[in-house]
Amino acid sequence: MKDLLSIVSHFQMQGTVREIKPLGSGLINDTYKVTTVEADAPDYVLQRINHAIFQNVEMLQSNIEAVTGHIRKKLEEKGEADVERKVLHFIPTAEGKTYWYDGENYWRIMTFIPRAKTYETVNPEYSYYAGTAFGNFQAMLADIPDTLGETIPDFHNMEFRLKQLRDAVAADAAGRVQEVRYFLDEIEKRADEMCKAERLFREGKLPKRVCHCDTKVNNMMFDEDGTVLCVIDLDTVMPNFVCSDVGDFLRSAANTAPEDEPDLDKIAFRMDVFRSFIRGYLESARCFLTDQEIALLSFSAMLFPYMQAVRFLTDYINGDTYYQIQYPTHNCVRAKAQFDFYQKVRAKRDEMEAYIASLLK
Ligand code: GN1
Ligand code: MG
Repeated sequence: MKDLLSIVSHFQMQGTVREIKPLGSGLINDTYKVTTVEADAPDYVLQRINHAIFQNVEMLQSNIEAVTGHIRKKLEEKGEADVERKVLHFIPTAEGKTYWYDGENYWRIMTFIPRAKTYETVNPEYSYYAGTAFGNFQAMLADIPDTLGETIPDFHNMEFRLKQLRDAVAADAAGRVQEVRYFLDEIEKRADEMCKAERLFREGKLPKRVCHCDTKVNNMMFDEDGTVLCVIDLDTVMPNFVCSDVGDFLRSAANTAPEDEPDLDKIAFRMDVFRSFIRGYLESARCFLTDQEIALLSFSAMLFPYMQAVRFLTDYINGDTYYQIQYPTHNCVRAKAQFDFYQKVRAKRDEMEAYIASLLK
């Protein structure tokens, strides 16, 4: 706490710190809530940026500043109420930067959004709001004047993720390949099919737009009435295929179980959540989506659990160097849970297609 206190002292915050406690369930950055003593001073969120993963912190923060600044401007132009709760607000240091380097780690602070809730799963009603919110988020960013950098190059590139898996298998750094051989074969059988978006992009048939790229359900802040205030965790906002945001949301929100569920019988794909999310998303995003992008929506619901299985398995084979884990086989359990979910989503392909077609009529 003493160290954290000295870190927050570099930012131009209001009020006196009462306590600093861990917050949230992210797998990458370390997050804390900073509570202040005074009733009229806001509380804050302090984060240690995972510098091993986000190697260019300058670019990272400049992306985030561009995005939050642009959204703030849009909300103000629309005369929206309660703007402070609808877009993240980063606190500058005395030098006017939105991060602080203590010689070892990078830190940043944003205002804590009061009375907002996060969830690990959602009901169809909230899922509809989430769909609308992501469509709006993408629509608001459609005319951002800044060119955003790729904070993690090839982040949602399926061909690249498969290459990383194959490289990990070839190196077998942790001696775990033998144990997951059968699983690797299952993954390879689907590999070509799952690289469809990259092929379409190369053929000039699929655009990239500014996307969020980490739309798991716990990255949304809901108001007390269930509507969405804003999306958080903006580290990965970058140009990508729009179907990314749809797929990654459904991966977490439409699964009856957590992403690391060891008991596969508990994993099921919630078509009701899928339907309401897609309905909300198309309401706000249809105006800018191309036919090709719409045609990829159901594919993206399959792609993201598959990609996540590949990423978790790669990390397991590498000896757990990327994701924080709670027990030694955690990444392997996660990978199997995601692959199982992928198969269950895949089984609903026709049903998903039929529903989307019914919305487009
Ligand atoms: C990571 O930071 P967090 O926990 O919201 C990861 C996502 C994965 C997710 C899996 C930068 O997100 O891409 O989908 O874990 N973020 C990064 O839970 O790799
Ligand atoms: Mg998060």
